[in-house]
Amino acid sequence: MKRKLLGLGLCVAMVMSMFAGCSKDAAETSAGGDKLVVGFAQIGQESGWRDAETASIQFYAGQNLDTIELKFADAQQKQENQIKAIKSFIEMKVDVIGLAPVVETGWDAVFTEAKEAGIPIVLVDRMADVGDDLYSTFIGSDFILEGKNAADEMATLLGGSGKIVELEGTVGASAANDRKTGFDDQIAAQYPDIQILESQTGDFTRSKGKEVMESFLKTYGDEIKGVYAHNDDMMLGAIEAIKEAGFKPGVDIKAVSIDGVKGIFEAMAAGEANVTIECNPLLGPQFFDACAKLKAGEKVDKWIKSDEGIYRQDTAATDLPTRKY
Ligand code: GYE
Repeated sequence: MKRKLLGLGLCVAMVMSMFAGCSKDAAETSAGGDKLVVGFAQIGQESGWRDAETASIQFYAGQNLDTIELKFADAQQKQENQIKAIKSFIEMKVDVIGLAPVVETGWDAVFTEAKEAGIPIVLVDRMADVGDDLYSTFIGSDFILEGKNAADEMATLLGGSGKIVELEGTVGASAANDRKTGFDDQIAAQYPDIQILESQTGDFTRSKGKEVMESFLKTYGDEIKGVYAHNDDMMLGAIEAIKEAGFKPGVDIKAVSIDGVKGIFEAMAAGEANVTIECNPLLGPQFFDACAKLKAGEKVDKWIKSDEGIYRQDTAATDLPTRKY
């Protein structure tokens, strides 16, 4: 049932996009100006982080209706839906296409179509494994560095030794691939007494994070001294599993994750999580700024990097009211 509704949601989103597309010329003439028409192919709604990013993009467009026309498609975590959305944006002759690629590979053909149509592609928050000539810029974080920072934090919490488990993001996503590489490489290089017992995907969702943590706890029980999750939502699920198994999250099992959503600050303030490595989802302003420059034929940096911090349990209660997502 839920599936069907979600499917319907996508169709509605796509149909709305088409209508918006048909009205492009009318919008231009009636506004008497040259609106920036942008198509954005979002991944889905898998995490609080994703919702915050979507809100940032939609809010910015909503605040600038006189200059921006946004066509938004939600792909429900499926690459094929993102490809369909991009193709429809090309047909609508949008000025710029924004994409948060659910996985890294498999984009060459459709990006080439956009290039041939003269439409620049802006990659938002996740990378795609394509040649430099197929996209204009990547706006997002250094995931390798996030993973490396997470490893250092885990090592400090464990005093340099202990057994841990890892909850990976969506299989094939750049955010998952690189957060794993950054973390695992740093552990292997710097902390020989920390052992990763097992690493499995929790698909960036709270429910999967919980499910996978339950199975880790069944297999390894009190051997587990720490959990590293590629995002906070999976950690929030893991915390539930840890409590249900009779352990104290943040104490018996140290918890380090990535994103910086409000929920993890609440968990840290309650002593149930230890560290979050921030990853900024509020990319709307930077995204539209890059789109406007590209439309005007101006150059933009190939990588527009986000400015981010590391947040720990001791300041979580005071940090919480300042958090924007
Ligand atoms: O960390 C995670 C989300 O691509 C950086 O995707 C993003 C990641 C984010 O679902 O929560």
